[in-house]
Amino acid sequence: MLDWWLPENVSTYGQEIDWLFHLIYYITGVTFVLVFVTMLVFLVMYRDRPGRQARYTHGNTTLEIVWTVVPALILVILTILSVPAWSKIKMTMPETDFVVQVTAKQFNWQVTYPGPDGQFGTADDKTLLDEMHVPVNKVVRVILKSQDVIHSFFVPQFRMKQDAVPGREIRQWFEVVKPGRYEWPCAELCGFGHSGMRGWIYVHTPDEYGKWAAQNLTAEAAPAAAEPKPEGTKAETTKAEPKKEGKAKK
Ligand SMILES: [Cu+2]
Repeated sequence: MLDWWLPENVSTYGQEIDWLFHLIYYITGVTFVLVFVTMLVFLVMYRDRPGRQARYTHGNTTLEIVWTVVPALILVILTILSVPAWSKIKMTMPETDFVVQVTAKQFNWQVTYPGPDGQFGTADDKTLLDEMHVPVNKVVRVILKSQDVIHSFFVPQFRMKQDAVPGREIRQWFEVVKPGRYEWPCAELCGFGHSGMRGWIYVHTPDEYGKWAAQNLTAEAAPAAAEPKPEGTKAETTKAEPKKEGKAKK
């Protein structure tokens, strides 16, 4: 019912987040209305009138127990209801061969691909600034790090939000079901340039992704520092390199 209000969900686990969000929204919404209506009614009922005396009251024990126990119960029930989503999204890591490393810093997202050897920390790693490219319908594992302060990886359409904490490597995952270009802001006030800290995540069809990866992640697409390999068709890929969207860093 509130779907018009949230950004479009394109994540495999978004439904579970949205359902909880709506439930909590309705509970707090109803509580808000009840509290405000009661307050307004009491404001009118007990307004000052000529000859009216203030009455001292010790309160009502039953009422106090009820309004303490009911919210406590609601919180416990909400906790229990969110266990399935929490364990699916945060406690389990689906199998995948697609891993990227994201290192946040003031004020950029540095996205590192392991390169053809599949290993991080080797010479063929590719690092892009403020952009990530992934295929659609594929589990993407993100190894999230921070170089300086706390940042927060947030993609509203993916229903994914996770802090990047200095000194820690946090593993997260997402799987997107719709190709597109999604805004990727930092959701943790991280300093003066925080408001400008954002990137884009490009979700491609498998074909498109394959093309992009061939142009940007292969050894031939290595940044200028790497030795050029002008041979046959590979030379074309090298030539095409400056046009690529990725601002490849060394
Ligand atoms: Cu930040």
